[in-house]
Amino acid sequence: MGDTRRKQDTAVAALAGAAAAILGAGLGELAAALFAPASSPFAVIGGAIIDAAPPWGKDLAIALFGTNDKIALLTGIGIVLILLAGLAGILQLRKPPWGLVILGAFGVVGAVVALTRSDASGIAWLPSVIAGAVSVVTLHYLVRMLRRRVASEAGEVDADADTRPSRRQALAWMGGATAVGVIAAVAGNIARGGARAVTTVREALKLPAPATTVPPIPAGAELDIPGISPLITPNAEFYRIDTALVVPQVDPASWRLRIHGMVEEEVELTWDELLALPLEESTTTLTCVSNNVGGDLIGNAVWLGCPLRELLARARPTADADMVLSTSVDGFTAGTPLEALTDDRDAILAIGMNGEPLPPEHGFPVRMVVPGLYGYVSATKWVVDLEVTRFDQAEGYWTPRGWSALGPIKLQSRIDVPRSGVTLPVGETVIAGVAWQQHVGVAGVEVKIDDGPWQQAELATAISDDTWVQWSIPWDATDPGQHTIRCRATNVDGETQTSDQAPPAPNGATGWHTIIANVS
Ligand SMILES: Nc1nc2c(c(=O)[nH]1)N[C@H]1C(S)=C(S)[C@@H](COP(=O)(O)O)O[C@H]1N2
Ligand SMILES: [Mo]
Repeated sequence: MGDTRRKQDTAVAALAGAAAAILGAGLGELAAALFAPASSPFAVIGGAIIDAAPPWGKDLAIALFGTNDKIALLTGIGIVLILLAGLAGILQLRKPPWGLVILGAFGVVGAVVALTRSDASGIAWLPSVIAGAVSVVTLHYLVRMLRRRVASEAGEVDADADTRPSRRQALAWMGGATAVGVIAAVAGNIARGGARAVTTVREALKLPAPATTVPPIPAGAELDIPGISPLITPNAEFYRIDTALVVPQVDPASWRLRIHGMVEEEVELTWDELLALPLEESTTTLTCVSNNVGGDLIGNAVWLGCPLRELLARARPTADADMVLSTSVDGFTAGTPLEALTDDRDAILAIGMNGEPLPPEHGFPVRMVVPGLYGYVSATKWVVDLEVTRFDQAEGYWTPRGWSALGPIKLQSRIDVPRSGVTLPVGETVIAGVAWQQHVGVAGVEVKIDDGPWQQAELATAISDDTWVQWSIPWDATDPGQHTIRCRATNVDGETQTSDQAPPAPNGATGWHTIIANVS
């Protein structure tokens, strides 16, 4: 009897810990939304975990959760927090004040981490301190309520019967605390997402007309095959990869780009100055180095922006410089060969994507786009700083984390239709997909079915060497059963995709995309 009661008390104390943490965390999120949007306790802890993750961590997260990796991380942090808070509740009942010490320590750790984040404001500590303080006070009162009840049931305290809270009453308080915490967190996120000033500014923006427009898409570039990747990827379907748990909010009115370092003349550019420059449209396919063979971390868009070549020419890099370290407002950096930004390719400071201002998650208001290089060494979103430097003096975010300093895009091809694993009826069908090696160009794609010969696919017209190209080949699927289909591309230099399978780290996956199709 006493033993069951003890167990029940332990369980209720654990719930008290969880309820206290949820109330604290919820109010912390709300405080962040109102006073320090970049410093949500969850986001700063998550950001620190991302930055500290080992080289394989990013790949594993993407492999397990795809572009939902951020939601997975936040959910994981939430679960760990609730479990630890449950323990704190039990400790507070059995060994006070250790439960309070643990929850308080969470608040302090959150505050310290928040202050070390590169986009921290002066009051970055506030949300975590609020979260910690609220959860400490809440746990103190909840456990005191419980302990009074525990003691009075044991007859140790001759308390007035009216002031003895029942377990039901204690649980009601915990439920209330949890509900308020959840509501505060939801309200905070709505406040941050919906009524964001920057979202409003973006929606009201009208992009200037380009001085140079892209020619219309060449006839025959877009194949009419259901299931093939559209030649231009709609913004809403464009893959998103970055280390930002909360999309940075950058107001164009206060945006500045500083070009400095090994230059004859420092340059500072405002949003209005950027818009007044002659802007050019260009179509460039972006690819992530983490893309697995056959993966979907690739997209093609019409970008609008100013050639970086011209901005750098104003700054006049010194002869010994060989790298530009671009920095995002949230501290992410990329190291790009100076040459890729000064040669004749369409390396731009982009403000528009497919006819709209950049979507917030794709770098609003300004990002870099550089044909031929993986995103991690070139495509800095929310960019605010360009430091002209040297590869032997500086390194981008991913380099010390196990990725190559240089990231030229490797030759690849992908089968879009049929989808791997589908069952097709016997008869004529089509195999089709895309191939790319930006800034080099694709000359051909071949397809191999089972042990048959490599057959030349028909290559659609490419928009340019900087974009992916569609391909297709008819297939008369006469033999019922399982079939293995592979593809490989050859680039304009005559090099054919290697069959050697390499993982994404350190500089891009290789191997032939292989799918299985069932015919019956
Ligand atoms: N600020 C910032 N910019 C960034 C990154 C990042 O983590 N932070 N990731 C880069 C990587 S790895 C890629 S592949 C591209 C992806 O751009 P997208 O999300 O617009 O597709 O952005 C690049 N720019
Ligand atoms: Mo990437």
